[in-house]
Formats: sequence, structure tokens, C-alpha cells
Amino acid sequence: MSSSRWTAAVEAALGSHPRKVEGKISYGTAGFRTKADLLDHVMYRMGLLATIRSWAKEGQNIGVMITASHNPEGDNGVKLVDPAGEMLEFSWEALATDLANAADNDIPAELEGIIAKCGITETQGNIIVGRDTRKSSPALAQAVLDGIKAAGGNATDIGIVTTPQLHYMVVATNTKGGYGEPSLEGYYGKLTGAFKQFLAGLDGKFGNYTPKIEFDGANGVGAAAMVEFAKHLEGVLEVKMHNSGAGILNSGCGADFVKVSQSAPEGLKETNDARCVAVDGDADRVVYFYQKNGVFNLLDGDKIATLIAGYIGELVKQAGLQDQIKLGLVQTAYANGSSTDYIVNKLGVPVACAPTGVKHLHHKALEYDIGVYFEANGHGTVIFSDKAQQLIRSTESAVKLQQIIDVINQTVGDAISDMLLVECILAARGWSVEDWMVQYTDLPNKLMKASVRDRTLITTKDAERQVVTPEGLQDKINFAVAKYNKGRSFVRPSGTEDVVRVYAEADTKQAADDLANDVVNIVKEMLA
Ligand code: G16
Repeated sequence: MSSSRWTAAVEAALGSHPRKVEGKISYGTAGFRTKADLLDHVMYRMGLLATIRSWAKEGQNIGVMITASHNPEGDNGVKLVDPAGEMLEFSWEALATDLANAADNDIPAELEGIIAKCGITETQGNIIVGRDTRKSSPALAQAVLDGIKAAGGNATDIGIVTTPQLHYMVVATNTKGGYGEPSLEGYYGKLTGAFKQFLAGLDGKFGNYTPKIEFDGANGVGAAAMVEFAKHLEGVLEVKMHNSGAGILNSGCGADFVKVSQSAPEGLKETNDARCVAVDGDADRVVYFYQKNGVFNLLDGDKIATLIAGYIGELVKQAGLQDQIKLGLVQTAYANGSSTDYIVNKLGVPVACAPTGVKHLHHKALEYDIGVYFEANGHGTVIFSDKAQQLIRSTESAVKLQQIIDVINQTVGDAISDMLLVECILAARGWSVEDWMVQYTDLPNKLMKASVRDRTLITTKDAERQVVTPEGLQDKINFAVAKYNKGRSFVRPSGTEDVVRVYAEADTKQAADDLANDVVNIVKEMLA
């Protein structure tokens, strides 16, 4: 088809969704992210692109999620989801960036260029669109829907959903129910059904475990989802809701706040020994915490990953499958040094390191038969190869593993699915949250942000552990790190905010804070 097929699209773009902003926007760690009022034209174009992506995948459903996840309420973003529920293929990120930055009149040429380059044949495009609870999301979703319509695509608007629910819907629809019934009811039913079966199999032998949690919904869509989950979990897991939507999204609450500030969120400051769970704005990250004698204790993505990998490793051995199933854990540079040491040396599970962004971890985890991947911020999941699933499902003594597979949303990090998995493991082990905490002790650490003129001047290698440019920055970091016992620090440009992120760990809290401050100052000086 010639570029004339896009005439209507261009007219619509020039009319309702013109590009009004200068400055380049890039498909980053998790799609496009910026202030909501800069995104209308990007959304429209992603509607066009999602349709072409569906053509490229023989009409399978592509997902479009409108969210800025852990970022402030005033931000928004969009990410595309591929047919198997994974993030958009890397090579298409550049195509998305080019399309988002093209002049309105160049849209036809851009689209035809993609079609020609990828050898795509037009067919019926199918797209599933979801959005978070942000005030800006309905209008931005409409822009996506307009783009899909202009490209002749067939859109299914599933309204307000968590990011992992959108991923689930994409894969469940494309597998015609093979992954689970393609409806939100199917999603809740699958996860909670497996959870209830697993707990029932423990015959009430819970040891120190109590089936009761305090839940911080970040004032976002995770709270709405949890209300639904809680209905399915009645009588099995007691959930006390906090930050359910009356307050500001991600403000003083949610997984990112808890992880970065290392303190309890609004409404949960006086929870004493209770086991508390916090999710982020689109419910794809989760962290646990509790307070004891006024001291805050965090169980982040590293603690979750080690709990899961250790337990699954044991179940694989119990089922006698350890020679056939290769289990591995994927972390990022943010993983606490103690967690890596514990999992490798105590639990004997191999660990790989990937750059930040679950898309990178997911990719790496595919190298194992069972790949557990988690970022320290609580974003992650477990994926099972077809071989591992077949072996597990056909091994009689692997009942617990069989049940656990269905508790897990393998398509992407799913805060509430991850939470259910953690609850299963704590119950099976008979552990209280403190029993879990004492398995290993985190090195004190600090996360900071540095605002600079142009964060993209920083480039890195070795899974972000080493700076390549600007020249000399790594030497200065090395010099600072050498002053601290057990010191480690790295910097990377954020993929979701206009800042440079700085991570530091050392043997004491003061030392970790000082090292982080030193490195922030170095970054600011060099990139002033
Ligand atoms: C997104 C990605 C995460 C990643 C985070 C990092 O999180 O999905 O995998 O850890 O960005 O953000 P940055 O590049 O700013 O450090 P989310 O939860 O915002 O989608």
C-alpha cells in the first residue's frame, strides 16, 4: 500500500494530535516517560505503531499500557507489549523513537519506512489498551485509540488495569486461554486459585507465619486490584488496605518511596511487628517491610529474589529434578552485595547481572530453565522454560512446584502475584517476617539522584557497573570508593526521569550516606 493510506492519519495528527513540543523524546527503560502534557502526539503515534507491530506479528494482539508507574502523578508514559507478554522487541524501540520525534507531515514516510524495513504485510491489527489511574490517562488513552483507528486497527480498551494485568491479557488472548482465561476475572481466579491450593496443602501447619498483611496501594491502581484480590482471598489471607486512592499517587507512599527513603509510608508508620507490603503506581513492583521497636526493616527485591530462588531450588531438589532443571537468578548492579554473596555461597544458585530494566533481566533469565529475576526495587518475576514446565507437570512429587507456577504471572513483574508467592513461601517455611529478614544482613546502602545539564553524557558498560564517558568519571568514583570499607558505588542515567542515579553501599549507614554524597558531588562537578 502506498503512503496515501496514511492521509487520514496525518490529517488527524495535524488536527487533533499535532506535535506541539520541541525536544527529543526517547523510548527509555520502560517506554516513553515525561510530563503528561507533552505526550499527546506520542500516544497517537504509538497507536499507529502498535497496529503495525500487530501486522508484523500476523495480527496477534499487542498491548499498549499508559502509565508512568512509580513517577509522580503529573508524569505519564506509554509502553508497548509484545504478543508473548514481554516488553517490545529492542530493535523496535529505535523505530518508536523515530516515529515519536518525526514532524507531523513525515508520519507517512516513517510508517512506510518501518513497513519496508521489517518486510511487514498488512493484515488486521489487534491491540489491547490499558491505563493507570492518573488524571491524564483517559485523554492519553483516547489519543492511542485514535491512532489505532486511523491505522485501521481493532482496539480493545480494557480501561484501568495494573501493568501486569495488561501483560496477562495480551498473552492470555494470544494463546486463546492457554496461559489463563483471557479476562480480568480469569486473571484473579488463576492466581488466587493456585494460592489457595498451595496454602490448603500445608494443612494449617504455618509455624510462625500469620496469614495477615498491611497493604500500601500507593494511591494507585494496585489498590483497586488488591480490593478485587481480597474478595477472592477472603478467609485465607487478611488484607488491611492503606493508601487506597484518596491521597496523591506515589506521594509519601508506594514501593519506590519505601525503598528509596527506607522508611514506612503514610498511614503505616505505627504498624509495629506487622508484615507490610507496598506496591508502586502500576503494581509491577513490590517490597515488604516491618517495624520493630521503632526500627524500620526493609525486605526489598533482593530479599524477595533470594527467598524465591532458595525455595524453588529446594523444591527442584526434592522432586529429584536438579540435574535436568538449571535454576539461576538475575540481578542488577543495584543488588545488595550481601544478597549476591548469600545466594551464591549459601544457597548455591548461580547469579547473573543485567542492566537496569526488567526487559534486560527477562532476556537474561531466559538462559535458565527456571530464571528468577528481580531488581532491588522489587520489580521481577520467575520464568519457567517449556521444558521445565513439562518436567514439573509430569513429575508426581513436584506438586508444590506445579501449584507455584500458577501463582506466578510469568509475563512481567507483577507486584501482587509476587506477593502471593512470597506468602506461599513464608507459610511453607513457617517463617515470620523477622525469620525471613535474618537470613542475611544487607550492607547499608543509599540511593540518590543528581540533576545535571545532560544526563545522556554518561554512558556505562559492564551491566552499568562502570562508567565509560565522561572520561575520568570512573577514576574519580574509584578514588572515592577506596576510602570506605566494603565501599561500592556506581552511577547511571535514569531511563524514566531527567536525573542521574547514584548508588552506594559500605559497611556502615554513615559511610554509605557519605559515599553516595561524595559521588553525587563528583557527578555534579563533572557534568555541570
Ligand atoms: C522502570 C522499569 C524498571 C526499572 C525502572 C528504573 O520501572 O520497568 O525495570 O527498574 O524503570 O527506572 P530508572 O531508569 O529511572 O532508574 P517502573 O516501575 O517505573 O516501570
